[in-house]
Amino acid sequence: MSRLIVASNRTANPGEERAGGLAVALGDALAERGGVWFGWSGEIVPRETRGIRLAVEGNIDFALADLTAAEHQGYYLDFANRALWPVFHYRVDLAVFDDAAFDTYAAVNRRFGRLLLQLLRPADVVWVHDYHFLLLGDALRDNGWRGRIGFFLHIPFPPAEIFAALPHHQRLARGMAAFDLLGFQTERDVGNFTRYMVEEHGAERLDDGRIKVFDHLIRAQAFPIGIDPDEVASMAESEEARTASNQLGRMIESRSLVIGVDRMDYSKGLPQRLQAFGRLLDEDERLCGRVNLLQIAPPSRETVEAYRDLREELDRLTGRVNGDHSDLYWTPIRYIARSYSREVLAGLFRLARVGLVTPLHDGMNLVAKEYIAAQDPQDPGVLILSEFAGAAERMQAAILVNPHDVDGMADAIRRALEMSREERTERWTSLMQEVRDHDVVAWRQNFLSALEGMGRDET
Ligand code: ADQ
Repeated sequence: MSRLIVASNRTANPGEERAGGLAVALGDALAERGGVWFGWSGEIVPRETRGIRLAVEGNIDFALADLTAAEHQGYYLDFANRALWPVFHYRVDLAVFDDAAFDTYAAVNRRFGRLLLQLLRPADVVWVHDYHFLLLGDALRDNGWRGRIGFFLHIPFPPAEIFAALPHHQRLARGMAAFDLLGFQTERDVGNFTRYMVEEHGAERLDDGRIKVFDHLIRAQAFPIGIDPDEVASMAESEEARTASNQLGRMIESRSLVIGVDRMDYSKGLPQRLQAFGRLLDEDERLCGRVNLLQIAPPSRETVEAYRDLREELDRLTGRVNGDHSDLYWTPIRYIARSYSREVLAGLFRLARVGLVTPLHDGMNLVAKEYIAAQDPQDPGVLILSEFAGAAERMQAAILVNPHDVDGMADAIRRALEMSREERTERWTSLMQEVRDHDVVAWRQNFLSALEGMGRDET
């Protein structure tokens, strides 16, 4: 079996606990077959960079490179976070375009490409992750790498018209065509990418599903990412989970718990979610004192203005709903801006009668899958899921909502709270089957076997 080389902006640094599904999935793949995990060390150095630092953990060789302060600003904060992230999440209005930032992004991709090349042996399989490294394949090819390169995009690929709003879209598209296999979360993303390549660059679709563009033959395919459902189910029954859920359970007494867990990000639809919960209480007096919303959302990327605005908006909305509806013994929204261990989250998911996962756009959304996997099969809760989360493409047994429709979401919460155990069980059984069918092992195995089954077929 050929050696696997994974490149991602952040790695699970050696010695650190791997938080989140992705780090665990990639770590497992590398541990299984041996290989290299290449990426940013997380360190920012004032000027000169030190090249690559190597560390070994079991079967995995970590190869880590620092960023200079200027690179961190231009590549990571300005271009990846302020241009690519909003545009890929359909928010051209929030994007900031800056040529200098793009130049730094391209330069970091080139520099990282050269560093990575030093580590490669001819039979290696290279798997690049996410929007930070759209030009990394191109950088490897420019330096003479002829082996296979796969790429997986964790966030959505927007419709052609939106992607084309990026002033550097042509350069990015050319870069993406340097990968042999491009993996996306959903069929919708594959369709968006293919249509963009056809309309903007005259790509030709071949009978075998490949695309001919910029003189390359590439394949674009959906590989929905998943979780390890058994691990989440056992975490939900762990001591830590039980302690958290018992303590919270005592506080909320017999009230129903509605839960949201997200990174604080404008793509997650948090204001609309709080408004929907407020609307529910405004309209239905009977529910006052009988239901609690727990929203856990630790801040991310706070240095970017849009995130500061979001934080203020959430504080204001929580204050409004709590001010209008609280009484001496009950506060409707508990909003917590910090993160918790995966065990505690699993315990809270299991306690919650309703899981609210309502992003405006999301590549997949693993919280939706974790919520399902954490449920008690005898008495499961109800998942309310945005139709614009990648997860919705296959999790059709959830209550699907339009996250912009505040009234519709308020109705969905009411319906979920009133749903019979029979209907809850029926929906959960179907959703759990889907979570099992597309778990994280299937994701990486399907991707890697598709990549390894491809020849290097440049025309
Ligand atoms: P994210 O946008 O980070 O991931 P998501 O898929 O929900 O979104 O994954 C977040 C992970 O972090 C989950 O495992 C979750 O449990 C955990 N998490 C979230 N909030 C937390 C909190 N408050 N405390 C502790 N842990 C928390 C990107 C894309 C997604 C895609 C994933 C994987 O944006 O669409 O599903 O990558 O490809």
